[in-house]
Amino acid sequence: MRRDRTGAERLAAETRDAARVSRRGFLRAGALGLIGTGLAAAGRVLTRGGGRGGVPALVGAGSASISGTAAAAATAATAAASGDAEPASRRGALDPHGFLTSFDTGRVSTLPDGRTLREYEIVAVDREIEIARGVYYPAWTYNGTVPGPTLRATEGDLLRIHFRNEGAMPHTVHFHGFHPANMDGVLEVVGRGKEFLYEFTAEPFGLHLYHCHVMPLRMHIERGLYGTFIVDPKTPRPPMRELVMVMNGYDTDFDGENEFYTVNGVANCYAEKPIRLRVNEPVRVYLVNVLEHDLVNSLHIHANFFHLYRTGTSLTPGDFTDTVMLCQGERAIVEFAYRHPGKFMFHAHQSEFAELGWMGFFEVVEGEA
Ligand SMILES: [Cu+2]
Repeated sequence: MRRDRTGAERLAAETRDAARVSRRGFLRAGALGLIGTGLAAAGRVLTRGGGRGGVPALVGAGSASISGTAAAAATAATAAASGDAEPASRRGALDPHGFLTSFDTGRVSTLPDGRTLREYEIVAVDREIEIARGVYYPAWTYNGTVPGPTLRATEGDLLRIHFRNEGAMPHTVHFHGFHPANMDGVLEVVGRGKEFLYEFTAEPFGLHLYHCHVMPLRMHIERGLYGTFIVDPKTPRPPMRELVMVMNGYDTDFDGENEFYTVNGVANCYAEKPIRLRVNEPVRVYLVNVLEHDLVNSLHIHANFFHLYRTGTSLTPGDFTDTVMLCQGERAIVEFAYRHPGKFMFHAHQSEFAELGWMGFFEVVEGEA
């Protein structure tokens, strides 16, 4: 979404665009549904990609590419620019379905004073990832995925995060939560091939995040260096089916606005393959917004309402609603259950985001999910 236009200018432009497309065209686009949104987004990459005088010079960066000849050419160009061939392991598909329920609870041991110690390994790696069908993006990642792994601990645990930077650019890991100044991941920049050990106590309980904090911050976050950090209360929340949803976007032609919007890294992934739930199954979603370039993001679920725990720092819900809006860096726990079987849509309630990939379905079934 453009920031440099006023609301009135934007409305005028949209009105002009709408006037060029017939009502039948709109209806047809709607009927095409999922495939339509994917193609429309891909089309935007192609048309916008050639529209500027060149991509900003970034180390190891090419613009995002479409599969087939264009993809091969773009990858070759990237490899040529960085002076080496792209290793096969540095290009690949994400697994947004597996990501939903993947929690890294670390390597656990007990300290002499009885506290739990959790140790995690995080490696910054540059990798081309498939962010929509056939669309590859030169990401900067934690452990090879966007978002990075979901780190999980219990309030009061001592955490040691072993960070190694194998990327081309300097990076850090900045955690939200309480910690000493020298563990903040801002001033202690970790160069290529270097390591850093972050050590702090997991507190307060709640839903937090981590991300790179090297300048220009916008670039380091937009490229994919972020993840979810869950601190469970000492008395656990009631057991439920738990899902992690990280809302992000991709500026595939590096012009300062997003071409794709996703939850968990891949546009339309839960529209193409819905998330299966059971009727009356209690569900807890850890929802994090890391979207760059746009001021807000949101989640709306259809035919249902959820209990909302902003930042997850209270065990008492603050709202009962069907839509939550989050600024960049904000997060919320939402809890709900579906009364009726069937397919129910969930999406950003910014229509543009939904049309550009941030839309999915819950498929609610009787009996076993
Ligand atoms: Cu960085």
